[in-house]
Amino acid sequence: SSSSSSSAASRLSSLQRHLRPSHSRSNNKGAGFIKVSPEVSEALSNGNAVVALESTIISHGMPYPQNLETAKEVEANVREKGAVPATIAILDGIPCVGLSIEELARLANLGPRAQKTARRDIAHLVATRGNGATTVSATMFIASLVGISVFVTGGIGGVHRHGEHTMDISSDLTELGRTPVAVISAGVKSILDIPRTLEYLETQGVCVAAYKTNEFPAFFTETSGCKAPSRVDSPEDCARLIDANMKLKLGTGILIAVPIPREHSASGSLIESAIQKALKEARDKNITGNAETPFLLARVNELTGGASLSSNIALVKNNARVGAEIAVALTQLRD
Ligand code: PSU
Ligand code: MN
Repeated sequence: SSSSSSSAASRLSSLQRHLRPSHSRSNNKGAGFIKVSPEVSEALSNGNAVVALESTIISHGMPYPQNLETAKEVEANVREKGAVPATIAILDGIPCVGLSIEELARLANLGPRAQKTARRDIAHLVATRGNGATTVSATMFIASLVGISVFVTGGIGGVHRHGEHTMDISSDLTELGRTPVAVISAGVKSILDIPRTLEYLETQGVCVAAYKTNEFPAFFTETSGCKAPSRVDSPEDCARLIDANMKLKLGTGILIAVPIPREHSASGSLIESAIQKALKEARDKNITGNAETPFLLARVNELTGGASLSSNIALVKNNARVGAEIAVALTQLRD
């Protein structure tokens, strides 16, 4: 296997050797601090394609049972394209990379009772042995620890509307500025301030590339009115970009924005009026901080009568296929 895959493997085994929390030493001898599923561990050791998946989308992003159904289908989409899915979550205080069907079901059933876990929350979840569903920032961090360089999600967090006053800027953006993982998403939802999100990503030094388009997509719709800073046209283009970022040791992440497939794009005006209503409700109810995004996602879904949910599911599955193709192209580049 190539040098990059063996470095992922050695990173993994040194982590498992050195990072054992004190509670696992006393009552759970031998358990690594991070639990990597056998399948993911083997793929990483052999330099095979692995795609990380987040879990807040399961717990807080979609209602039960569509969340479980979607989580399983997304994993199947990754496999169809020849990569191994690695859904990441914190279960009983253990960061887990690659979940069993039972673990996926547990998380989906917990729903919002699992703690939404961004980077700032990871240490507390581990210390208190809690159950956490990882957001983009926490998932990137854990993926990078074990040497996974491609991560698929639906949409990332960003600068909230009025963020210039509230300073509510998702830690997803700062994580992209400090962790070398490529995130495949459908862009940024218009519940957020898209132009300021792109400004902030520029400040953080994040390479943002739109897939087969010049426009930065807006999750439910193919266009946002914002031009993407760069463009990629194939999985191989993306693999070369990830490889260059790695060789340069830039240390920053990459955001690859894949527009929702046209046949699934929701009516922009339908979604926009639901978003306006949901934003007003959030302000009236004084919903702020990390509760704001889950509230808006759920309200937009209710207000559009499920239209936004089916678009959401379709685009995540599309991202999973593209992300897996990118992960496979990356292993071919390194062979
Ligand atoms: N946007 C979506 N669906 C999601 C999220 C965002 O369309 O599920 C989740 C992701 O886990 C993302 C998080 O990382 O919300 C961002 O939360 P916040 O805005 O609180 O940083
Ligand atoms: Mn926030």
